Amino acid sequence: MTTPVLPEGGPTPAATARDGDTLRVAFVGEVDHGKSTLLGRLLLDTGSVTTDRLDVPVEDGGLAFLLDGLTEERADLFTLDTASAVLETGSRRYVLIDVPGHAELLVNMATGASRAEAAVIVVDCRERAAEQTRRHMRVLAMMGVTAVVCAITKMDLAGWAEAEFHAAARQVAALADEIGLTLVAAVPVSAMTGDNITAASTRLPWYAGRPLLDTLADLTPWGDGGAPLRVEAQDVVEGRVLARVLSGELRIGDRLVAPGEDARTALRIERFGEPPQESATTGDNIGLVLSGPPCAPGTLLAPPDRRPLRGDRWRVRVLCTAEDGFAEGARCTLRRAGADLTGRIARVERHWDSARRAPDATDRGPVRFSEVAELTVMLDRPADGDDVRVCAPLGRFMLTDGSVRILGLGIVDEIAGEDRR
Ligand SMILES: Nc1nc2c(ncn2[C@@H]2O[C@H](COP(=O)(O)OP(=O)(O)O)[C@@H](O)[C@H]2O)c(=O)[nH]1
Ligand SMILES: [Mg+2]
Repeated sequence: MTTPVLPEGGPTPAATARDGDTLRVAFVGEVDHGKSTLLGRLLLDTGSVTTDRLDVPVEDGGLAFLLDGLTEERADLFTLDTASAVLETGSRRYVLIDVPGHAELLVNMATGASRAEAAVIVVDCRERAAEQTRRHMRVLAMMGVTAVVCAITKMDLAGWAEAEFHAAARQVAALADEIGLTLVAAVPVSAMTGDNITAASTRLPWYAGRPLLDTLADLTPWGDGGAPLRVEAQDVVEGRVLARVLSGELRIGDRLVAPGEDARTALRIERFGEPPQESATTGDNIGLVLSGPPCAPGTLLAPPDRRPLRGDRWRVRVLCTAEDGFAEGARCTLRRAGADLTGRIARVERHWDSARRAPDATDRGPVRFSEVAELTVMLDRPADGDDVRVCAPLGRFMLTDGSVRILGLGIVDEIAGEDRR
């Protein structure tokens, strides 16, 4: 395994990749439980890809390699670690993200999860969920991905037995409950035969629910949970601010403030190649004409009555993805949508195995690979941010050592200290 480094040009801003009605769904679970095969089946049966793309026949397990083949053709930096494919149904577009299950691939898993807004937990009906699934579920919960569907798969190998399905589904439901995930549905499927994936199956007459694809429609991204308006100014061109709506909805006439500046009014909202818009929503990239003085690239704009928190003492949780870990006292950078915040790991409060619950005891020793750590980071200067539960896109970040080495993926729990609002 190699220590991950940032791709040139910076990381994918955590979880800001949503545009309009696109939902990014990570497929997680134990290795060999059938994630890749299920993904391949979804693509095939929705007509997203055709059978001539299969190098190996379906009956010989070829579906598991379908996505690998598609991904290799792309030069996109961000698909190198984690394979993904696009599926369109009705009004929604899904980006399906294949997440490897090995412990050593936790890095990829976390990167995939950090870009995902929802997840499908894939469980072999005969084997049930084990260590990896638990780990993946905890990482999802930590990254603010709370809506999940569980696919209980390989039902063909269990003689389509109702009892097998219920036993596995009950186990996952209990886990989800414990970890704090919302299990939207548990669906019995066979990815190999294609049963109950895009259409109801006659081999599962006892199952009263909907096929897997239909249940994905119930997955709501975190952005819809009443998150406050957050707009990131990225550049200014000819009086227009090129901006991204990180969360919430922006309307013409809305008042927006930046730290230490007077409020501005949104006068005009434009989208490339379209007439002026009345509003823009989470994930939209827009051209924005504002009243008042120009605003600097990197500025975070928010409504005057729902401003982000501000301070230099940040309480965060980080999933360590650096092979040789990190320790208290180290310099660090929090890279997140729109900003690189530099500082120091002032204190390791405690850390623990990511498959387990947080312990009560403090443990300030070095943080190891794949552990979750609670840290206090002292920033060099106060910065704006949000608690991940208030605004997931702004509450998630990538932790680096200040150069290109990634230490982990994190979320903001609390912002205090100097300049507190
Ligand atoms: N019989 C049967 N085999 C399956 C099913 N889904 C996956 N498999 C097989 O299980 C093995 C692991 O599948 P794969 O998709 O690679 O698992 P992953 O490691 O979770 O991505 C492969 O040999 C698949 O052909 C299924 O629904 N029924
Ligand atoms: Mg796989």
